[in-house]
Parts: sequence; C-alpha cells; structure tokens
Amino acid sequence: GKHFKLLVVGGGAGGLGAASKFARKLPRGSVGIIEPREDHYYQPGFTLVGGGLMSLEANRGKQKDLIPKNATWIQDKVQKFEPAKNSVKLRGGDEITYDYMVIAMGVQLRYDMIKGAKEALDTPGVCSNYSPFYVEKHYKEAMNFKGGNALYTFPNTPIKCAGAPQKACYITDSILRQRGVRDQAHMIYATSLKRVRFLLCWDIINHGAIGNQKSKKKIRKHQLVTIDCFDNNILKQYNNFFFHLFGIESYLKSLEKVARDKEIDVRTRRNLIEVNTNDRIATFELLDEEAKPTGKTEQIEYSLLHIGPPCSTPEALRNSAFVDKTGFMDVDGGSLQSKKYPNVFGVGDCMNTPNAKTAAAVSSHLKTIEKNLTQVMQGNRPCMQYDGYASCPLVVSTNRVILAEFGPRGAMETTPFDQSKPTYWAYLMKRYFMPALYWNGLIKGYWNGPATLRNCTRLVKSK
Ligand code: FAD
Ligand code: UQ1
Repeated sequence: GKHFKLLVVGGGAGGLGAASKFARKLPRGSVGIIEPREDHYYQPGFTLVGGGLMSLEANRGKQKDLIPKNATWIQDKVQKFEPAKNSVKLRGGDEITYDYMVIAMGVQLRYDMIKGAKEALDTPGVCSNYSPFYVEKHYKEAMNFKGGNALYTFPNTPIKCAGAPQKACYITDSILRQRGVRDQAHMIYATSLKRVRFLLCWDIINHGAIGNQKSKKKIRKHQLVTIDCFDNNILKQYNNFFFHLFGIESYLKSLEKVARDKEIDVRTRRNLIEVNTNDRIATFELLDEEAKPTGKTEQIEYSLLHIGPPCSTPEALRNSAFVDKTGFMDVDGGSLQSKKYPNVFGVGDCMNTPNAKTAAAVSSHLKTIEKNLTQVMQGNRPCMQYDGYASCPLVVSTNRVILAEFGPRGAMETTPFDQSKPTYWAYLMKRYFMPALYWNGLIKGYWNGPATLRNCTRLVKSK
C-alpha cells in the first residue's frame, strides 16, 4: 500500500481546504486525499438552486480540477479505519498508511431513516434541497404548485445548515406570492425542535448556548422572549443550536416575524417518520419535552413535501474508534485534535463540536488545524483554539437575507450593520460573494474566516 505524511479523508469543503493548505507547506507527494466522487458541489448554493435563483451547474465543479496540484487524489472510499496501525482500508481493497490524518467526511443524508422517503423523492410533490438529485425538483414543484398543503420538515438529528429547511419554505412563500397562488396554499413548517417559555432560558444563557451581553440585560428586566429548545441535558451538551427557529435571540425574533408575516403555520415537536405517496400523506411522531417520541402521531396531507433529511456521519467513521456515543468524531472542541489519537484532527460537519454545521464554520476549523497540526508535526502541543464561529445566511425571500453569524456566546457579526434584519445587500453577498469566496478562497486554503475583519469592525465601532 501507499504511505503519506498527511492523509486527508474527504474532498468536500473541509478536506480540500486542509489538503490545499498542507500541500503548499509540505514537499510534493506528502499529501494524499481520499474522495470517491467525481463531482464537487457548492452546497450552500443549493438553497438558491431550489429557489430558481441559480443553476445547479453553476454550483458544480470537477473534483479532478479541484484537488491541489501538489496532492495525490485517491478516488476511492474509506471502508475501515485502523488507527492503531495508522492505516485505512479502502473499498477497492487497498490499504493506505499515514503519519498524520485529517478526517473531513462530512455527514451523510439519511432519507433511509424515514419510512418510504427514498422512494417518495421520485414521486410527484416530494423534493429536497439537500440532495443534488432533488434540489431542482423543489423549484419545479414551487412553480407548478396549484393548491393545498406545502409542507417543510426538520429532522430529529443534527443536520448541516440547520437553517436550510426554513429558507426553502420562505423562498417558496415568495414564489407563490409572485405567482399569485399564495391564497391557495397552506404553508406548514414542521420541526422536531420545541418552543419553551422564557424562564428556562436563564440556565441556557448561563451555559453560554444563546444570548449575548445585551440579551442578559434584557432578561434581568424580565422581558419575555419565546425561545424553543430541548431540555437542559441536551443544552448542556451544546449539541443543538437551533431552538425552534434559531438559537440566538436576535435572529430568532427576526425569524419569528418573518414566519408570522408570511403566515407560515409553524408546528413544533413533530418528527417526520413516514411518507405515503399513494395518499400523499406525511406521518409525524409527536415528541415530548426531551425530544423522545410520545407514541402519538399526526398525519398531514401534502401537495408539496420538502424533506429536511436526518443526518449521521458516514458508516466507516460511525463504526470506528474515533467517534463518541452520538457517532460523531470525538475531538477536543478547542484544538480539534482527536481525543484518542493525537496524530489525527477533524474538520467540518463530522465532528462532535457544538457549532452549527456550516461551510463558514469550516473556515475557522481550517485556521485552527493549520496551526495545530503544524505544531504537532513539529513535536509541539496544539496551541490554537477554535472560536466556535459559524454562519448561516438565512434567505427569507427571493431577494432578502438575514446574515446570521454566531458562536457559543451569541452573535459574532462581521459588519457594522445590524445583521438580524433581512436586507438586499446580504442577499447579494449570499448570491455573488460567498460562492466566489468558497471556490477561490476556502477550498484553496486561503480563506481563514472573518475573525480578522470582525476585529477591525469592532475597533471602528468602539471609537
Ligand atoms: P462535505 O463538504 O459534505 O464533504 C464531505 C466529503 O467526504 C464528501 O465529498 C464525501 O464524498 C466524502 N466522504 C464521505 N464518506 C467518505 C468515505 N468513506 N471515504 C472518503 N470520502 C468520503 N454552509 C454555509 O456556510 N452556509 C450556507 O448557507 C449553507 N447552506 C447549505 C444548504 C444546504 C442545502 C446544504 C446541504 C448545506 C449547506 N451548508 C451551508 C453546509 C455546508 O455545505 C457544509 O457545512 C460543508 O460542506 C461541510 O464541509 P465538510 O467538508 O465537513 O463536508
Ligand atoms: C463564510 O466564510 C462561508 O464560507 C466560505 C460561507 O459559506 C458559503 C458563508 O455563508 C459565510 C457567511 C461566511 C462568512 C464570511 C463573511 C465574509 C461574513
């Protein structure tokens, strides 16, 4: 088998970024990157594809053109990790050994966890922006929609870009209004997350999961805010950032207004478990306070059904020694180093860090591991801490975006403007600037996230 000084597993946002950075630093031939797929997609563009605002081709690249010149592409899939031997087994039978490894396998879409969903995606009315195969169908369905329920779901597992299911819903509302058929539609956003009254939230804020200094003051004044979240056990693990609509107060308030203005029927604690395409009925299990099934179900008829898929890590990772009991890669949340194997680091969606799973977070992960892995290669300890940054541009219509940027202690906005309000300039950023930043910056290993810019803004604002 082959040997590499650095083996990168996965050629998505995180894998390409990491390979690019280290292929520049290390001698030619030192970096190997394992990625089975020919096509690479800019997934944040899928929201716009599903809304007819961008073509799918514009978001597709060829993996062979994107793998850094100085790195070796192994077009295969990891079947089994054998970390005790610093080795991986590939599906094709090869074995590859490494000195250091970066795992950037992302998450797998698990439509299979919903009974009938996989087959349903090929029937009329059912679509999903998450999959390159069914994202264009969402726009077609919105354009052909004649009346009835338009149903958008959010799963009972971690999910990448947790805002994406509601973005799809909001854009479709805009499209139906533009087409003059919004009156014929009943729009439903059914989420597994739950709404809690405010009192509970003092704890949440003490745990640092939501809020900032400003919101703490508001709480002392006993101002009522509705926030959706699970029980404290889940919050303590910091595993779920999206309470009902959003885990940050300013964005939550703004989104509650969006949903209200658009007359979207927001139903909480509902988890999609079955799709019956003959009768066009979606079955939900009702969840209790702790997000456990109550045994009760609800059936909702649909004309349009957009599925927010459950997600898990890919099988090879899930079955390896790298993961915790949730099946996500167990890393130190600061250094992003594997807790068990110090020569292995994680990047992106496959880790058990509490941040929202986004490409924006990957930019900060890359900055962190560039420093820390270099340190470890030189025989030192990791010295940099991931700041918890993530961002999720919330597209709320065909030309407005809330540019949500946040971390474990609340909003982390880059610009001097109030980013909790939907604006056209944020839409232009999402549509034109972010794709360019991704293709030319992030996956080439040049974009380290907006922390530096944010610090400049803060200096200017504090004057
Ligand atoms: P990925 O980019 O998914 O890459 C993982 C790679 O690992 C894949 O190429 C896969 O083929 C490979 N892989 C899997 N299994 C194996 C194996 N066994 N062996 C080898 N390779 C393997 N982010 C934002 O910042 N802003 C947004 O607005 C936004 N919107 C989104 C909207 C949608 C609909 C979706 C789906 C995602 C969105 N995201 C957004 C999230 C963003 O795309 C991800 O967070 C980002 O791609 C994560 O990078 P990653 O490298 O961890 O995973
Ligand atoms: C970002 O860095 C990023 O990754 C390239 C995204 O993914 C597409 C984003 O959506 C956002 C918002 C950022 C953050 C960057 C800036 C300049 C705010």
